[in-house]
Amino acid sequence: MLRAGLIGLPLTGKTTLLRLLSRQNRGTRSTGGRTEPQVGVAQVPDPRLDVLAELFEPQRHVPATMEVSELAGYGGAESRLDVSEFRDADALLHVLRMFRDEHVPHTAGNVDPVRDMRQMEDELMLADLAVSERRLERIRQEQKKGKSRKLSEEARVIDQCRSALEEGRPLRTLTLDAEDEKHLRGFSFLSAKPLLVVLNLDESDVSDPDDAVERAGLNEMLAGDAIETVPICAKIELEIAELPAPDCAAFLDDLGLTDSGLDRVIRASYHLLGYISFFTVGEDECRAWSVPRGTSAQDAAGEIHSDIARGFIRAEVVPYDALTARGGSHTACRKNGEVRLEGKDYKVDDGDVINFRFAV
Ligand SMILES: Nc1nc2c(ncn2[C@@H]2O[C@H](COP(=O)(O)OP(=O)(O)OP(=O)(O)O)[C@@H](O)[C@H]2O)c(=O)[nH]1
Ligand SMILES: [Mg+2]
Repeated sequence: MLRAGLIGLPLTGKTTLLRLLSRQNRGTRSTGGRTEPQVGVAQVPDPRLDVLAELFEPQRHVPATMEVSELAGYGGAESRLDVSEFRDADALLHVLRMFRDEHVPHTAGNVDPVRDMRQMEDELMLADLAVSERRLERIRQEQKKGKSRKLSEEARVIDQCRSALEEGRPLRTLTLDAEDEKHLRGFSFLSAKPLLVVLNLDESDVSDPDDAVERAGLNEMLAGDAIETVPICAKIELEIAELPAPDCAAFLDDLGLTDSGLDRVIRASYHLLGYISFFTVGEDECRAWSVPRGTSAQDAAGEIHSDIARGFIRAEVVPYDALTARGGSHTACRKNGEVRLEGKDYKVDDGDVINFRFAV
């Protein structure tokens, strides 16, 4: 499951976005107040799962999910981000305020997305700088006891990170080879994580979201590989999302929006992280699962249950298109040679419908 951490200055719309994303699941945990973390689970919209559910008529169908948490205790300029809270996050979602509303005070007095974007980037880099300096110091201590090639390699890579940070370059902009990247695993550098910038638009801009980046002068800051941008108006979208489904579609249509903010945020996250979905089907349950592109069949099995990964024998794979073209009949697919038997190293493809054979 994809895990994302919500960051942003106070009163930018983080909780509003969290509520929008986790709306179908009323299970948002909140203890209220700014010092408690809030966790929401968003269902990943995938029309393919609905088609499979129609074919198999299972007792339940379960979409893939994405977990979003708003971090505790971040009160803007005076406090620092707590790195440990982010350790598990696959990506960060930065909610950047574009809406103007005199009833919602801005900590800096006025709305200025470029300034706020820079401030949040600085926060991430400062936190990383502290981590890298601590690690370099520890390496120096260890090297006093005895030098090793591994340690000096690590020191070299971390020093490279530190220089980038000192120059104000987030670590996600660094290109490291695979060997060097290994040294950085385990540090969970914040500025190295893929970043989705959610521009929380003013109500007056909701019908014209695409120019928002340009208008805000954010083009340059939001360029690059590990960064994506989604403009939405969280407040309006939440209001609309709380309407009955037919009204909801009509309202989105009125605003000239082809899909909901939920869809756009999730799609951008998937794209940013290179996630794909595979499916399991049956009479009791049809379910979508999300994994990073390139995941092996055995690791995909582990997403379902560690026992299935451990006792993995093989994966019976049929592409979604083939299975639906034959009305959901595995027998027909098998007759036509469309069901493949794959081993544990097979790289799962988007849309694979998989039956895992395993022994416990
Ligand atoms: N006008 C307008 N108000 C918004 C929008 N999004 C959020 N707000 C309002 O801004 C206020 C703060 O929203 P939250 O979602 O609680 O913001 P937050 O970032 O979680 O705030 P803290 O957790 O307290 O830092 C609320 O009154 C929201 O209704 C928007 O798009 N337009
Ligand atoms: Mg909040």
